[in-house]
Amino acid sequence: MIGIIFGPPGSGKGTQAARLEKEMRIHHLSTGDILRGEVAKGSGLGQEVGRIMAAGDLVPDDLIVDVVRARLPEAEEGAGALLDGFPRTEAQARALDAMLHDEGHKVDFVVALNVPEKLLVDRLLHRAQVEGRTDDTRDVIAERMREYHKLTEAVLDHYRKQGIKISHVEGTGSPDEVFDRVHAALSGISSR
Ligand code: B4P
Repeated sequence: MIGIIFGPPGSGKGTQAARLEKEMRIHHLSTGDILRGEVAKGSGLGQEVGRIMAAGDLVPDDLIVDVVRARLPEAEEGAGALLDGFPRTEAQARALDAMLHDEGHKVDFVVALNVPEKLLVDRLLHRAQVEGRTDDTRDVIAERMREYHKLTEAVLDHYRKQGIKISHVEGTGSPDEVFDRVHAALSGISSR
């Protein structure tokens, strides 16, 4: 099973994916977490992407595709993988299709979280106070939202054109309330 949790910055992708990982025993693969880990280690990749992430821009497709290609086989073992933060561009979506096709797999479901932009900004500014992430400042959040609208939203069309069911889930309310909706949406998919 290969799933994608999709949504704008601050929509709760990482929050919900961590819960789904426990519930479905599916492996949570977060490209944001991987990249932050590389930055923290000061690896070559981390040095290359640190400034890009801090500015709120997307890292180049070829770099992130290589990261996912290296981790996907391990993540797919067991019940499967839940991708969080990837794909974020059409080129990444096409690269993922090719990777999965080579293994006889495909994307099974997409859950898209919908949250009004004002609430997204409030959540990220709150996270800045709690976690101090360098990309959670007002200016950088605005840039991340621009990148999302310019490059990432189109990923949904990519899957829609392939006939893959996209479950739109209201991402407002508490994490528990959102999780109940995500869970209900996925039960619908597995019983189809
Ligand atoms: P990500 O780590 O994916 O950052 P994000 O979009 O903010 O999502 P995240 O999962 O962290 O936040 P969530 O919505 O769960 O990416 C960071 C950067 O890495 C990108 O800007 C880019 O530079 C780079 N990158 C990553 N993947 C890439 C790719 N494929 N291609 C190119 N570049 C890539 O949660 C946000 C906050 O809201 C949290 O504090 C959470 O506690 C809170 N929250 C969640 N649900 C809530 C709820 N229901 N109510 C209240 N608060 C809630």
